[in-house]
Amino acid sequence: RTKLSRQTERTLALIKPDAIDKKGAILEQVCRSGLYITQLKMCSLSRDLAQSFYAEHQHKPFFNALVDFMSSGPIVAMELMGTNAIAAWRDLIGPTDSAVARSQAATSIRARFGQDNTKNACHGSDSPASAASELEFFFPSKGAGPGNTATFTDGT
Ligand code: RTP
Ligand code: MG
Repeated sequence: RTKLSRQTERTLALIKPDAIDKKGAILEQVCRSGLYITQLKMCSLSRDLAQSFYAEHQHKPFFNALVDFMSSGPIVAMELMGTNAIAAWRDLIGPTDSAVARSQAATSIRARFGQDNTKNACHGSDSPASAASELEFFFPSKGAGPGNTATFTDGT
């Protein structure tokens, strides 16, 4: 990559309910990738919260199944930080459909831990704008306690 396309970014990553028992292996793969885990929490989404998180898909035929799935059990939410973190994390998780991931990206997280097109182990923000709003959704910047002050030598 040219210097111009290198960008330190933050992205929102989720370990979805189907993969919660695989979180150790997934976190190991995150750490090996060189991305930094700068915030992390385990939580659960109500149906209402799952609906608002995935509101962009509200008119898709799979929306109800997606909301049921995402509110079916605990998840792990992470802020990941690193060079081109948004694309790097999506590369690491692989194609949406776990079966496609197994045929096209055998070492990806969805290939290793996903089940199908819906139960696919992980989520990753798809743009700087969605990363910003999804990080605010899981890690609101206003609130009690220490804020996220993780910084790197380049000031990001
Ligand atoms: P994500 O948002 O979770 O990172 O996944 P993605 O960008 O790869 O895929 P997207 O199109 O945004 O879809 C969001 C999630 O909806 C479920 N899904 N089910 N045809 C189906 O049954 C179907 N298509 C999508 C998946 O859980 C997908 O990750
Ligand atoms: Mg998406």
